[in-house]
Amino acid sequence: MSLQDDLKALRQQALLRISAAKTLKELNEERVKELGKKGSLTEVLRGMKDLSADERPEVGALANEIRNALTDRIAERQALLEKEVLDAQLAEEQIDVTLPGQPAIQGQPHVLQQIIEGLEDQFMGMGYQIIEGPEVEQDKYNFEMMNLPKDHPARDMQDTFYISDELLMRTQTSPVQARTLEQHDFSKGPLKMISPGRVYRRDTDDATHSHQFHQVEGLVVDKHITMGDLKGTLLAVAHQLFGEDHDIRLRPSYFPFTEPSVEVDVSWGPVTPDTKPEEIEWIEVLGAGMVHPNVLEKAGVDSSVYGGFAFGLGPDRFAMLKYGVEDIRNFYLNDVRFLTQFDQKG
Ligand code: FA5
Repeated sequence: MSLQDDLKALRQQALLRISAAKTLKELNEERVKELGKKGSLTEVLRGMKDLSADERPEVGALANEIRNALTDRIAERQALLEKEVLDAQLAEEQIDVTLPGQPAIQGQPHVLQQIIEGLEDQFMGMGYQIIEGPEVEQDKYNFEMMNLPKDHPARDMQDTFYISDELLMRTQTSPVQARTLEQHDFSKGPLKMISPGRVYRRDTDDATHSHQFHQVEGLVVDKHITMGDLKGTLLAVAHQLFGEDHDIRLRPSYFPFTEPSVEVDVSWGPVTPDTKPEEIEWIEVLGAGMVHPNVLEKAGVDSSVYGGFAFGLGPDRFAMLKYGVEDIRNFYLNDVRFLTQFDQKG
């Protein structure tokens, strides 16, 4: 058999084997076997040295043609096998876009935050500023400037977490009163502010007490502020939170930073002109009073010219009353089953 016949036979068999390769790996092995340095084509071409000079170009051209034919067939087969691999992968990873998705859980403000934001909206509508203060507070602002010098017995009313002799976790939002009074420029107008925030007390946790809870402080200082202004403001708060048909009642009380001081009750149910006084159930919700002259003086405000009222309410207790929650600790457990009941949209 001539070298040409060997080459033609090689072409035929190699083309068959290439077409029979079932995987890319098999195809690559075939490529090495046919066209590699030690491949069969190279092997056959070694015989060229025995050919005459006339025969060589012809055989050379045939060898080139075979190399090209095999290369083309390998490329074709490779494209086909790659497509098969891709198709299989696509079939396997197919996504059914018609399957119902997992609904995204939409969050909402915490119920206490909802109450606080409701109050903020209401007070902003009445021209108040919202001012925040630090939770780690100086004894000076939390107590001394609020007319509670060291060793004052009323300090026991608010059992305190001390950090050092002079630093503590604020027991009330009232220190923001002192901080704001100190800064306020009365030549520019009256002071009307509320201050919401977290406060801390060494109270033992129970159904109505938490060692960490919230307060919203209110303070108005101007000339000619009366107890009637305080009562009207608190009545508006009670109406906003509990409904227009609820009433409030002021009872004498004691706070070192107000004189006179009152405790404020809200009626549990609606009060109409026909409701008999003995039928009304009153619930205590906040402390308030007329700002003590000492508080004004300690902050550098002339108490012979200016006066005002202040109040401090507990949104936690408001929320308990509003929604009939029996245990304050529920607000702090972060159980979504409890919290989602207060969905604003619902
Ligand atoms: C005060 O803290 C005064 N600073 C309030 C005040 C401000 C009076 C301005 C006058 C003028 P009292 O300790 O009563 O007062 O607390 C105010 C409110 O915080 C209470 O009515 C109650 O709603 C809430 N509160 C008090 N202790 C707790 C507690 N441990 N857990 C939850 N809420 C509490």
